[in-house]
Amino acid sequence: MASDDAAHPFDDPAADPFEIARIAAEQIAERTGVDRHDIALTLGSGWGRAADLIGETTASFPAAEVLGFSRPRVVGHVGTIRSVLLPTGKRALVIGARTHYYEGTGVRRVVHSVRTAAATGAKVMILTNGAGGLKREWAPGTPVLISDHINLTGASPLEGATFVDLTDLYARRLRDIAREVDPSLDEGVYVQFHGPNYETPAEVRMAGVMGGHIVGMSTALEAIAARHSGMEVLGMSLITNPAAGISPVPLDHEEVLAAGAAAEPVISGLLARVVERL
Ligand code: 8IG
Repeated sequence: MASDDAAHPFDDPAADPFEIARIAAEQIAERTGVDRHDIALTLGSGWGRAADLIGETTASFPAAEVLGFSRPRVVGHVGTIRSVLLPTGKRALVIGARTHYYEGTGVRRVVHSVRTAAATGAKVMILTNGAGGLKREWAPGTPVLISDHINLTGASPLEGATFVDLTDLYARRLRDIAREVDPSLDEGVYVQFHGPNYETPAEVRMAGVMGGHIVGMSTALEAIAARHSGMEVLGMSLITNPAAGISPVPLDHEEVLAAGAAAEPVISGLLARVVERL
């Protein structure tokens, strides 16, 4: 059993992260009674209710009970792993626990859930998050597809001479499926900042000049690890706020929270209908 207090498997730099993920996947198979999962989802802020809509939860347990996972540090982030039986008969692994790079515990821990998902057999990784938007037409509560990313963390989950191609990282095939469900879905380039502070307006302008449309603190590192592990990636952001400096009026936090809450059933339904088609 992993815990925050005991020695963590990633504290040993000589430990093999893929071996830790393999053991974690075995533990998940035991806990869920499901040998192989087909699809994995990481549910970020705003996306939590999707797990209830995509199918029947057949097992649910704290992620911290699986090797290498940590308790969530952020209030409002759920730390549960669920196995969900989809109407199609496929099995989805729903990971409600995300370790952020800004927590400072290293990139191996950030991507452990993705590597574990791959080790359970998942071929599709759905990464969701809450994020800031650069396009003025994106009202708080707008879901958008991630078409590509710019990784500004300075880190990579890959170690050594691991030269992985990231063309079509956020698979066009999966974005097309999402747009079959909702043709109005817009897409944009996600810029992962280190965080935990939000950007300055100048940094948001920089992100725009670079070709970015969405700013956040997750997802890019996870997507790289997912591709390296051979999974197809679908990325979706819930735009909960205009990025700093985009809106002339300062954000009302209550309004942002309300927009996010109002969007939750909509985006959860959207995700459920996308997952059905995979
Ligand atoms: I919710 O404006 C959410 N997460 N980096 N910037 C960054 N992360 C975010 C933002 C934002 N909003």
